[in-house]
Formats: sequence, structure tokens, C-alpha cells
Amino acid sequence: MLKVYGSTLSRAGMVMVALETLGLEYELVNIGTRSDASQAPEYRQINPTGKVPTLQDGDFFLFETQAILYYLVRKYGKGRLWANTPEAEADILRWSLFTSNQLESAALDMLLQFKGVLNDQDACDKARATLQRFLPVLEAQLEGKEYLVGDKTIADIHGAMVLSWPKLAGFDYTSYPNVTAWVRRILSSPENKKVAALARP
Ligand SMILES: N[C@@H](CCC(=O)N[C@@H](CS)C(=O)NCC(=O)O)C(=O)O
Repeated sequence: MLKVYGSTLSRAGMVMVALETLGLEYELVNIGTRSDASQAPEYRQINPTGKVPTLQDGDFFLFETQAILYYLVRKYGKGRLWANTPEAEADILRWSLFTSNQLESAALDMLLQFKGVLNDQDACDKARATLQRFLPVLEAQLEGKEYLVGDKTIADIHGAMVLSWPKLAGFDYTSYPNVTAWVRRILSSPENKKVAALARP
């Protein structure tokens, strides 16, 4: 059976939502972020970064969330959460990479500042400015669309879950109604709700 190492509150939650959406069975091996378990030599053998998530499929181990999502849809998706032309595939990768490269670090800084893990107002201000710089691009892409590329894809799951972090931290999304509706659309899917419920104590 597929195994996901991580916790529902971490990026492993994104992998779990993809697995749920694809209707795949999996086991969650609970490894907390920055925990003793994540730093243990046995875990570092399968993920030398000491971070989560990691996916195990038989004797194949994979870390980096985007690579895991890509692997799952390509191996098991039967076309779901993916696309069927090279152009649309590249478009999905484009928006996935856009999230990772332009938004993810800023979104995380805002969340960590909010949670008190980071205490750096300057970093938080820079993060807000970065979001304000790049969110208009996403806002325009989502104009008149429910999803980033055609039907729902892994780029939507990953992107909307990343942008839920600043939302939690109180970032003002008023100027971005398309993004707001899209994040809400993705987070209110049955699969997202199921994983979110698992994260509640
Ligand atoms: N680029 C990596 C980032 C992984 C990552 O930073 N995971 C967090 C939890 S969501 C973590 O384990 N952090 C521990 C640390 O930074 O030491 C991915 O997308 O998988």
C-alpha cells in the first residue's frame, strides 16, 4: 500500500488530498515537522532533507511535494487531476512552479509569523509585498474560470492549499475575488474537508 510520511497539518496534507481525490488507499505514517522522528537516521535514509512529506510506493521513495503529486497523477490518475496534451501539461507545471517559486515561501513566512514560529516583522512585511506583487497574476488567470487549467488539477490542490496559509494568518484577499473564490472552492471539496477533519485534535 502507498505510504505517506508526514502529518495532516504539513504539506503531507496536500498529498493526502490528491490521494483521496484519486480514490487511492494509503497509510499515513505520522512524522511531525521538525520532530525527533523526522531527524532520525532511518527517516533521513528515505528523505535526507529531514523534512516531510515523503511518499513510499513499494520500494520507491520520493520526497518534494510537487514531485509526489506529479508521480501520483501520472502513475495512478488515469487522466484525473492532469491533462491530455503537452500544452496543457506544461500549463499545469507552469502554475505549479509559479506557486512554488513566487508564492510559497512568502505564504509560509506569513503563516509562521502568525503561529509565532517566526518572529521577524521585516520578513513578514516582505512576504506581504511578494504576495501583493504576484497575486494579480493569479487573479487574472482565474478570471471567468473555476480552475487554473481546464478541469481541476494538482496545480489547483497545491496552489489553493498554499494560499490558505496567508488566509489563516489574516492576509487581506479583498482585492483578489477570483483567488478567494478559487481557494474556497478547492478547500470545500469533500477530500479537502476529510483531510482537514483528520487534522483536528
Ligand atoms: N519543498 C519541500 C518543502 C518541505 C517542507 O519544508 N516541509 C516542512 C513541513 S510542511 C518541514 O518538514 N519543515 C521542517 C524544516 O523546515 O526543518 C516540499 O514541498 O516537500
